[in-house]
Amino acid sequence: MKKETLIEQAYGIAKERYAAVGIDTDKVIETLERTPISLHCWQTDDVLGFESNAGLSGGIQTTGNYPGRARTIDEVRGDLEFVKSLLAGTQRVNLHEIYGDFGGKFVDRNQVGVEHFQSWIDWSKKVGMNLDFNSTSFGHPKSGDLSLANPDKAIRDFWIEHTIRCRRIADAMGKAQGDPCIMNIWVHDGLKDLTVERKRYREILAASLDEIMKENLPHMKACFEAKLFGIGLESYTVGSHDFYTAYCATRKMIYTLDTGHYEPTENVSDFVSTLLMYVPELMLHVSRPIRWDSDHVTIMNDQTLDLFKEIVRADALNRAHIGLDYFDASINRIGAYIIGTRATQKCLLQALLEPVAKLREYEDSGRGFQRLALMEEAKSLPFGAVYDWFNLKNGKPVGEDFIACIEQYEKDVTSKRK
Ligand code: RNT
Ligand code: ZN
Repeated sequence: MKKETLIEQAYGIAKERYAAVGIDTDKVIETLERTPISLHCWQTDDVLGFESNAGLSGGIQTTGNYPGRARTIDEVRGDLEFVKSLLAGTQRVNLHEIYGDFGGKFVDRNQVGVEHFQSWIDWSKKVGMNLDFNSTSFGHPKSGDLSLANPDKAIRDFWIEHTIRCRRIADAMGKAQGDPCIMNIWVHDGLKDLTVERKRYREILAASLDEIMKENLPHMKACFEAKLFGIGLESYTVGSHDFYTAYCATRKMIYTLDTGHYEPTENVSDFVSTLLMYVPELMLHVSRPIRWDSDHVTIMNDQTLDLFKEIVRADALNRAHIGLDYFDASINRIGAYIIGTRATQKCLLQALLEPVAKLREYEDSGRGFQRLALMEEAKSLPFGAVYDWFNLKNGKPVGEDFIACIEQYEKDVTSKRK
């Protein structure tokens, strides 16, 4: 039998199985199709960008030297267009400030403006992917250990100016695309060893952020990313989870949950329900930590599944922005995008296919055995048949078929980058 026919038939059967537990799979597929996933541009080139050759700093690291890294704006764009061509659903592109179109000139972080992102705005329109944005605190001579939390006013003001300018760029992007641009603010600020002035740096960071957020910019939304530690900054992180939880709760700002930023035995999904009570929206950086914040390629694992289940069970998908955040330089970088995006889609799909109404009913009536039994059974309902249909119906590769597409692109494009 033809593969297409098999997939269509399997979907028909899956649809009935899910209908029996009260789930309309066609509706779920519609939700999956319109929920955007923001592709982090930095997987194309190992987080280097186009500002200078300063390299990566700020406690994050890529490992590996697989050939084919994107070296120019055109290569980054070409790679992202190819990635999009293999994916069903809606994608956005998440840019860092260091990916500006600087025209071969050095543009310092406190001089960056909308003009350096005009060609990105034009491109994003052309390819149909809205933009998100990030200020960049790392990889600069003034990065040091402390940027926005630096007691040295000159350095702090430099980073405040940078971040204010980034907010204006994000606002211009949001205005051009008629949809808010989500700007993530993550600063690496922290110290390697035992720190005495912990409270003082946190006060400085809060004051800097307040200053940055003064301007009313209606087309962008800022979000704040907390973290546990960075390499070389192991003892103290200014923007810790408790810091940003309190900051976002008191300022009604968006909180960024990066799945790599927790203790290895913690599960990021545990934080979702509380945050949803006190902050307006969440930004998700979907990643995969291995023993540390290693930024391995996202896969379909319990952590990612739990994260999306928590959001869907809380009926908060419309309050969550989904983005990827990992950087693996040891394997085909384009393949890494497809694996991570597909894994994220599969986790979201399974969360949407969960018979939540029935589970709620069991829980409300104290039927614990029934709740656990249905949760377990739901895990092995044929979600794969739904995912295959989602791809086939959108004219995208089904199952492992994308491997050959990526091998072809490698042969034609990325392997020629020396
Ligand atoms: C670092 C944060 C941050 C970065 C990107 C490049 O720990 O996760 O989101 O990965 O800004
Ligand atoms: Zn992140």
